[in-house]
Amino acid sequence: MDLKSYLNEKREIIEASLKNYFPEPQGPAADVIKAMNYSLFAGGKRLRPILCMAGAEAVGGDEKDVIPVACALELIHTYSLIHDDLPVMDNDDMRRGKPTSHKVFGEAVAVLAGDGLLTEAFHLMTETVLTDRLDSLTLLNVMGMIATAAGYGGMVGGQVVDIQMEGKEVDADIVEFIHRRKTGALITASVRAGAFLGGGNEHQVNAITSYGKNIGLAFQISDDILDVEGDSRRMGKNVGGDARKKKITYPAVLGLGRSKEIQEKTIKEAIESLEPFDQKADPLRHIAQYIIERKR
Ligand code: GRG
Repeated sequence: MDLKSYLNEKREIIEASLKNYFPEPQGPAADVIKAMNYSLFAGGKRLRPILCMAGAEAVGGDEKDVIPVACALELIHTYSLIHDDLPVMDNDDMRRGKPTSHKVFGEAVAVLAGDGLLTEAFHLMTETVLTDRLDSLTLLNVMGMIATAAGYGGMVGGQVVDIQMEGKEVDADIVEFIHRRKTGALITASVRAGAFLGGGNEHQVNAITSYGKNIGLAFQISDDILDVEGDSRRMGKNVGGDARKKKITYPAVLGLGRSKEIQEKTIKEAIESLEPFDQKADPLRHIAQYIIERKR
C-alpha cells in the first residue's frame, strides 16, 4: 500500500471535520478561540486521529463512527503541546514551524487555550453519533479510557516526572516510565479507542493495545533521536534542546546506538502483535515502519 496517500487521505478527513467543528473566533471570548485555532491548524501530522481511524479499520469497523473521537484526540494532543511549550515547562519558542502559543497570545491566553482544547475534546466526544454498531456504554468506556491516558496515570504523570527528573541521574526504568506515559499513553489510547469503537472483540483490542504500547514508546524514542540528529527546518522546531536542558531521553541515558536498537525491537514487536489481523491492518503495519523512518 502507498502510506503517503493513505496518510494524506485520512489527514484531509480530519482537517475537514476539525474545521467543521471549530467556530470562527467571535464575541468577547474570541481571543481564546483564536489561540485554540492557531495551534490546532498549525500543520500537525494528525497521527493520533489517523491511528484511531486505522485501529477501527483493522477490526472491520466503520471509519465514520470514530471521527469525533479521532478529532478529540488531536485536541488533547494540541493542548499538551501548548502547555509543554510554556515558559514554566519547556519554554520553547517554535512549534509546528510557527511561534508557540504563548509567544503570540501571551501566557494567560495560551494556558486557557490549552484548557479550552482539553475540555472541548470531551464535549466533542459526546457528539459521537450512536448507531446499532456503536452503543453509549462503549462510547462511555472509551471516553474513560482516554481520560485515564491523558491524566495523572498517563500523559500528565509522565510529564511531571519528566520535569522533576530534569538534570538528574536516572536509570533506564525511569526514562521508560516517562516515555510510556508522556507520549505513549495517548498514542496507545488512540489506536485502542479505534479498535473499541470499531467493534473489535477482546482479543483484537488486546492485540491492538500491545501494538499501541510498542509504537508509543518507539515514537518518543524517535523524537529523542531526531532531537540529536534531526533537521530543525523539517521538524518545524529547534533541535538540540534536550541536551541543553539536560532532559531525560533515551540517547542521554542509554546512548544513540542502544536507543536505536530498542526502537527497532519495539517496532518489530508492534508489527508482530498484528499477526492475528488480515490486510485491513496494513495501514497500522506501515505506520509502525514510518515511525522509525520519520524525519519530522
Ligand atoms: C503538558 C500535560 C502535558 C503534557 C505534555 C506531549 C507532551 C506531554 C509533551 C510534548 C513533548 C514532546 C515534544 C514530546 C515528543 C513526542 C511528541 C508528543 C511530539 C509531538 O507530537 P507529533 O510529532 O507532533 O505528533 P505534531 O505537531 O505532528 O502533531
